[in-house]
Amino acid sequence: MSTDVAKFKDASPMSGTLRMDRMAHIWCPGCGIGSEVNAFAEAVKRSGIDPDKLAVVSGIGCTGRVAGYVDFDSIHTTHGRAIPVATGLKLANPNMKVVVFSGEGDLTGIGGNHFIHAARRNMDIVVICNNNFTYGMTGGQVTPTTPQSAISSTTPFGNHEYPFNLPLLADAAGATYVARWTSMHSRNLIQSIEEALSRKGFSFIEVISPCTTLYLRRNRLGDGVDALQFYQDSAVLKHGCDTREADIDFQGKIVIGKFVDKNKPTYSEALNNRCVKVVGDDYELYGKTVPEREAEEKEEKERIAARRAAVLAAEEKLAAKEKMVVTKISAKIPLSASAKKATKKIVKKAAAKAPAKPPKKAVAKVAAKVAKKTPAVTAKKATAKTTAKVSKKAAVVATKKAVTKATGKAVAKKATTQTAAKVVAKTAAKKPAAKKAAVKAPAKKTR
Ligand SMILES: Cc1ncc(C[n+]2csc(CCOP(=O)(O)OP(=O)(O)O)c2C)c(N)n1
Ligand code: SF4
Ligand SMILES: [Mg+2]
Repeated sequence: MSTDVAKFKDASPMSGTLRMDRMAHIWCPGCGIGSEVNAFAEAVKRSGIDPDKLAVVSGIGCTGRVAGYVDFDSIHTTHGRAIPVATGLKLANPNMKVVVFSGEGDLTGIGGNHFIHAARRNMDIVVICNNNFTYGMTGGQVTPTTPQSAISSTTPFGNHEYPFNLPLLADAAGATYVARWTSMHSRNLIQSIEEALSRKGFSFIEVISPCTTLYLRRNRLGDGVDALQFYQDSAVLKHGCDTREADIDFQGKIVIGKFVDKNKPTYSEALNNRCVKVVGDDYELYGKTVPEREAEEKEEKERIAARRAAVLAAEEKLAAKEKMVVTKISAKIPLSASAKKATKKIVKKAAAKAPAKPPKKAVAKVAAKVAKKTPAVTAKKATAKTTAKVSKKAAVVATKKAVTKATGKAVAKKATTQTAAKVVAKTAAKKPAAKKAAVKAPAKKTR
């Protein structure tokens, strides 16, 4: 590795959570797995979990490669066996957070039996399932979630099988936390993983994600960007949705959100409770009594909360610094030629649209009020003044709207200030009563 590349990798915000020495990764352009891993790494950082007490387990497949890229203890195990391996790890190391990160084929095809039983037992693990509707790594075969009519290498005339609705499967089997997102919903995904990491019990997060090379291409659905656009258009946020209503049809609506979040003793807690009932308070699991284990858990929770607070404080500080730099830079950036051209066009349009006459009703109302109270000459003057004011306001509002709509924020900011005055001047020229007002350009900048 050249020194530059090494420096770049060290400076990456992902170093510390991802094994930068293993970059570049194997995933295809536009594949959703990368964004999910990014969300996972971010969630781990924010959760306050000690990275030394975190283990990631994957099965085989493109998603299965995640275990090889994270900078935590990890196991890239055999196809369909991620959940039993994770279960063993959790039972042997009860203080460890164990996360399974695998594909839908791995988890619910060959590994389906392990999946439902871990959910039934409320095993204390987090399962993140990358659902790309296909066996990506092996050439795009049909999986248990491929929607009906979708084409795969094994269903060239369109899938005729009935697909699993994974949130319903997990919920019915006993999972205590069930959520679904798409790889486009990064913020929700980060938050959801963070939440799952901070709770106990079987937490299942499904992430709908594009397999650009096989599923998208075979079904003529465009590239990764088209997939993100599709997710944006077709995702329907429904927290608490009945999981029976979370089916996915080919290119149909995708219900997303947190569907299930309930408390129930985990597998180990249920075992403890049973044994304490039979043996009494002296019962020791992992060589500790129940109060000892509870005290230990409390201490760990406090450590996590402190770490979390420190991470959030550092992030806030960084965000404030970034905001300051951006403000300074944007104040210095002159409008580009294209922005200037765009602004001119907008101004022209806005000027044409801006009412030459102030809204009659508003003026009449004010005039009537003034006339009631003041002698005729004063009323005339006041009416002219009001007319100018209303004219100016309407023109400025119209300009602001048009400019903000057609240009980016930065351009809009500058353009609005500069052009509002011009438009006002133009409007005023059409209405002599407003001339006076037009001399003064609006001093306020708008966003
Ligand atoms: C026991 C066994 N059967 C089959 C395979 C072949 N195999 C490897 S990866 C894979 C597909 C994985 O699909 P999925 O879990 O959906 O992950 P993706 O590649 O789509 O991310 C299959 C069938 C295997 N490695 N081992
Ligand atoms: S084959 Fe599909 S799932 Fe695998 S890396 Fe490429 S796009 Fe992603
Ligand atoms: Mg898959």
